[in-house]
Amino acid sequence: MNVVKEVPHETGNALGAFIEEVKKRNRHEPEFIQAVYEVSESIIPYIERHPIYKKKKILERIVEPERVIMFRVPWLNDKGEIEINRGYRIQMNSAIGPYKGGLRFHPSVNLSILKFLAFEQVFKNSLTGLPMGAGKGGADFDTKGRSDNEIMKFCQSFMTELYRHVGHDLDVPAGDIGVGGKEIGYLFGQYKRIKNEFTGVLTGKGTVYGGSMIRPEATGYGLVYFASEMLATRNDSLKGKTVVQSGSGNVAQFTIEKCIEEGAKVVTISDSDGFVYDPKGIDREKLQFIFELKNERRGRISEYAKKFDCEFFEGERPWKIKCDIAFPNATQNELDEADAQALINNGCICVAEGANMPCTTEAIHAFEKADILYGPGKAANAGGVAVSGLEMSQNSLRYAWTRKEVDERLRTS
Ligand code: NDP
Ligand code: 2IT
Repeated sequence: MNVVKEVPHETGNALGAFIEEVKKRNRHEPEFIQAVYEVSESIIPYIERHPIYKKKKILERIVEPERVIMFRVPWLNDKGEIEINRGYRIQMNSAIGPYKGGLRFHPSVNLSILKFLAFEQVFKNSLTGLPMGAGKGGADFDTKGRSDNEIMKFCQSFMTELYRHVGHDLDVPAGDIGVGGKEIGYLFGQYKRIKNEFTGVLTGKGTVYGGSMIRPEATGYGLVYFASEMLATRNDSLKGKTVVQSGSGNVAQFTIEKCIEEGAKVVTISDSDGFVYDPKGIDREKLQFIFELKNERRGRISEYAKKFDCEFFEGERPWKIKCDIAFPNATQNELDEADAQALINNGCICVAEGANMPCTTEAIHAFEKADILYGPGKAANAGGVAVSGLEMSQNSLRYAWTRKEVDERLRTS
């Protein structure tokens, strides 16, 4: 799914003029323009009231990356053939700290997608209150169907170029779609080998070599903590609620784990092939199956439907299933206006984004109009990068905090 959305057309106002300029300078980058539109829509009225920001061209500066790096990634597959991918690192903004943000390995990766992600990261990272600038990177490499050996070869070649652009005080990448603990391990090993130094150049590392407790769990746990706080503003909680969520990767898995702990029932799980509806809810035993299926065997989510005798909806998204709370946890533009209307009509009271920009602009407007709770990804999924920031602190201290200490910081941040 690589849905491209046109932003609404505005004329005759400051927002319209600004977006036209951004479109002119960034032709063929629809996701980036969408992300800029959504931020501009809410901050241009403020800038109009405070001419200092206009005079200093803050918005014009913030939409231009400080640096864009694109590079060739040649590597040898298991058949001995040469494959070529394209690697990227967008160093978006270093105003408040070293560039910080994930790496995405997915065939859909292109400049537009990485620039939108790097742009969102600027606001997300500053919201954590930690001294982190913003970046994003990755490659159009498909990890699906690849052996461990192929993934290692690819990561080593990718880092053979990336190493000269990153560093613990310069730019600190982490994981995102297609990049988990295993890939971070291969990338870290290659960096260490080339530079001959052991520093916290990546976050999401294994705990035996400098990783933080709770980093794998942080985005999903943080999302559920954030949703709990949203519900508390309406004197409500997660207990007894029915949850619909998408994806079955890192964010989805730990969202489900925390929902179970909080007494909510998660009834859907998906991947790019479709979704499974489990009306009885995903319990700890079923979650264990998902961990093994997705993290060890790298299988398809339809296997869950077979194993636990549930319905699998091929090629569909889960938003038509009745729920109280929805967590889009897979990818950008996976929830459109019609999906938003279906959720609202079915009585959904809260939507919080685990993924980056999963709801289209029209879907967000529909949630706002219906006055249901809506948590944008820049805030709702910031737990992941917040714990990455804590991993950087621990690496600088050459010290490791306990699971309880990190979780407490995540919960209260
Ligand atoms: P994973 O690679 O672990 O999982 C991604 C999940 O989303 C998989 O189930 C995958 O299905 C599905 N998916 C990916 N691309 C598509 C697509 N184009 N269409 C349909 N389904 C798709 O990634 P994460 O869980 O880490 O990331 C999920 C989202 O959360 C992303 O938007 C990411 O940017 C965001 N995020 C991640 C953070 C982190 O710390 N990891 C932090 C903050 C946000 P399949 O296996 O079939 O591809
Ligand atoms: O989108 C994100 O915030 C991430 N993929 C995590 C970034 C990080 O540096 O931990």
